[in-house]
Amino acid sequence: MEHLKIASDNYVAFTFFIGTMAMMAASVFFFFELNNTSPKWRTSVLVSGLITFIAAVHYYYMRGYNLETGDSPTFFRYVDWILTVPLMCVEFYLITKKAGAKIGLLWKLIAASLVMLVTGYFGETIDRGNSVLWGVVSGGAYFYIAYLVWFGEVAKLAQTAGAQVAKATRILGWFVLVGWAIYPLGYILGTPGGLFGIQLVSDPAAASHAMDIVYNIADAINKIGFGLVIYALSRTSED
Ligand SMILES: *C/C=C(C)/C=C/C=C(C)/C=C/C1=C(C)CCCC1(C)C
Repeated sequence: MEHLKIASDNYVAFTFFIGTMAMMAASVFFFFELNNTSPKWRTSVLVSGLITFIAAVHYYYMRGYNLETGDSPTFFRYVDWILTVPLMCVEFYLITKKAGAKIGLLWKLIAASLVMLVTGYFGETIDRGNSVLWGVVSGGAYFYIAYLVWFGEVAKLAQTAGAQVAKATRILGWFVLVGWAIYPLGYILGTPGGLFGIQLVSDPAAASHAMDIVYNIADAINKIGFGLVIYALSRTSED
């Protein structure tokens, strides 16, 4: 049996390891805090915990996969996203529901996130030759979500849902606009010719390492940060 250990200069394996710990710790925090969360916000905080818990299980697997093979765990990365990004859409729906959000809004957000992720997966795996095209389609769906949160239905409902919900929605909007924009950067770094034919990292192994590090950092910021915004909302809301 070979003993696999993380070399001190293996930053990819290290960020998978730290990512696993961070997601586990965040999940424990959200779940344990449920007991002293008001019933009105309990489902939202529960969903925050589900997001980091699903990620923790995937990170545990991806960490082992990457350590044993040295490869990028692309398939399970996308399985993770396909489960957790729609749950982030559920968060937007839950916090605007009292202001009258309809189930149709939730489906719009989920549909856009599925288009964004499925097209991204095609570009990264089965049709890399057209990675730019898939990236552009995926980016379109991404901008639609950002539009809904900043100017569309989510923004409008949040304005009538009280000052605290409006504020939280604005912060979550920044996560979508800035935090989520880190992902296309990882895609461009890791996919051959990803930036309209321009190769940022020419060595394929180095390119996929850069991509994994960028994705791992983005996941920690977005999944845990998103959950903490919801948690803060559950503590400050006056109504
Ligand atoms: C917890 C996981 C999250 C929040 C994942 C978000 C992923 C994205 C916003 C991915 C977006 C992409 C594009 C906008 C274009 C290139 C392909 C993707 C899928 C990396």
